[in-house]
Amino acid sequence: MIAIVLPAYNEEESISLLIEHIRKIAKKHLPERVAIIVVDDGSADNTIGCVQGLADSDLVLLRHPKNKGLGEAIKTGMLHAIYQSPDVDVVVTMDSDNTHTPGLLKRMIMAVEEGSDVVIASRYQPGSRVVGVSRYRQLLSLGMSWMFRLMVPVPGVKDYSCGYRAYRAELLRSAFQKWDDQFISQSGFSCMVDILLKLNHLNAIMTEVPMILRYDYKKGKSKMNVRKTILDTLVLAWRERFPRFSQKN
Ligand SMILES: Nc1nc2c(ncn2[C@@H]2O[C@H](COP(=O)(O)OP(=O)(O)O)[C@@H](O)[C@H]2O)c(=O)[nH]1
Ligand SMILES: [Mg+2]
Repeated sequence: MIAIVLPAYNEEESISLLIEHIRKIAKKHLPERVAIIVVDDGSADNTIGCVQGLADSDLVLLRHPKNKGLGEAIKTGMLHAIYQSPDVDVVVTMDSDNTHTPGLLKRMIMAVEEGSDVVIASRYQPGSRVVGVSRYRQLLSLGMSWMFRLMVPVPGVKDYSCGYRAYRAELLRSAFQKWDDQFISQSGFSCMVDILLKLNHLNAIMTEVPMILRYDYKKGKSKMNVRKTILDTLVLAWRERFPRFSQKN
């Protein structure tokens, strides 16, 4: 069984389209049972109403009464996926802003079946394309990618921050057993890097598939706080590279 976790914060303009698209792809290409787990993170708009309007047995809506951040939403969704249903084999996370195409799901799930523990939909593989992202954001992402590749390389990974990933569920179960709720210790967008670095310590096999990022489909602005994300991410990289200088006591 495949669980697809959608962290959502004020996504009323995109979430319905995305859920319908996932269902279409699931029906056509994924004969395994697919569960869509939306984690509403205290949205102030009608995200909840949109999800409730599509209610069916494949759809679960989890709610944080207050906004807690992307990391907390992903944690809530992953925990639900791996512990509520013991027959979940693969957990996918993706943005709810309709920029990550569900068309890639089949390939990512196949890659897990072929032996990868983590599969990243990447902006930096031959065949990747990025449409509609400002030069500034592209440069920032590329800079971040190179900083990690040079400072704390994770074998197989070029895209450290993309939120579209497939994880072997067993690996996530081991990670939560080892670190408990500190497996995802970052509440904001830097959680994506946090997760990768932790899973690298479990010797996870990570691979990438090329993604076509349709940022031009995004309605509204990015919710990423760029400065905070860069700072949090740099701290994570520093701690990973120089653990002896980063101990808390
Ligand atoms: N749960 C939760 N999700 C968030 C929050 N901020 C953004 N998101 C979600 O995280 C994903 C990434 O945000 P997005 O605006 O697409 O960032 P971008 O793709 O980097 O521009 C989307 O699915 C958002 O709905 C938040 O505070 N809490
Ligand atoms: Mg996005």
